[in-house]
Amino acid sequence: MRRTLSVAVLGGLLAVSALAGCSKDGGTEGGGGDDGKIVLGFSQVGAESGWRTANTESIKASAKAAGIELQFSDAQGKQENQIADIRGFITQKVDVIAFSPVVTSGWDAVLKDAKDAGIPVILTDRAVDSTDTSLYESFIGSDFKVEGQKAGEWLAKEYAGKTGDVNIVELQGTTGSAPAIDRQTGFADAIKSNPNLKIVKTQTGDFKRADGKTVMETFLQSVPKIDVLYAHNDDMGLGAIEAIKAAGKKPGTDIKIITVDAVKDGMTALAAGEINYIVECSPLLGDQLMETVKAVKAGKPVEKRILTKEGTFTQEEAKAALPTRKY
Ligand code: GYE
Repeated sequence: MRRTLSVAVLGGLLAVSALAGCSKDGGTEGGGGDDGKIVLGFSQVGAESGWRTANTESIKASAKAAGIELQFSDAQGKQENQIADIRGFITQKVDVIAFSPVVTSGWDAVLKDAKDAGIPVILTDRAVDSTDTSLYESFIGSDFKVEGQKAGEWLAKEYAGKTGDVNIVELQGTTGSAPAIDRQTGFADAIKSNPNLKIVKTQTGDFKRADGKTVMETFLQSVPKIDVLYAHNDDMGLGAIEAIKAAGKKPGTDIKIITVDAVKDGMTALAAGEINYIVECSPLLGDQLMETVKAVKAGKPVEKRILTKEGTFTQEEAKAALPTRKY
């Protein structure tokens, strides 16, 4: 699907009409919305995690329900693909562009192109570091720093009043992404008042289960005593659990595990006692995005920052929440 979009950028009109035939979800008209429908171009990060899958489903379902024609593109985790997607949407003259920026930096030029073309841009899920905030209308998503803080606060409480070093290993998300940067900072802030809590290793697992497993294997080989694993998402934590079991240790008991997201697989492991605490990050951004798209298209003012509401889960709370969990 996204290959077609890159071709559209290179190949001009011919490829644009090919794109109109194959990369949309709903609607029959091409870019420009001749039938009065709003056309939304959306560039997704990729399909790296359970969270991302749920987020993609939410966006597609909400677009359909809102009667918005969605041009959806999967950037396969690459910023260059997202930039090509956005340029394709500009060529195609969609009504609104939305995207979840894989990393924070390097967006100014393409955002400026969208602005010059008069196409409003909405950021979803992840932030950009552009200082010129007029380059986008709104940023809808979680506060990742608060998420990291919640993870650290739980740990600080767990070890309050106890003596002896606590060795923490950290599996970071995609290098340079907003959630990896902020979840690291928030966590470090929350544990710094207790000098016993030491982050002894920190490395990226790119938000992927397979990488979480291989990086945890190297942690287990190089750190004689690991007390705690803090993983920036459930998937990396779940990969790490496999490595911990293979090393003959009991996840959740021998090594305490904290993750972020609260997708079903993570919540299941939490309820089973293999994870100790999960900080929620909701992927269900579709409805808020479509509302914002409609408002922007109608020229109505929108909030520059739209925050997602979310909580935290202990093992008992996971057991109670699982039966009605949507993702
Ligand atoms: O936590 C992770 C995904 O940007 C909030 O990206 C999102 C993160 C989410 O891959 O699982």
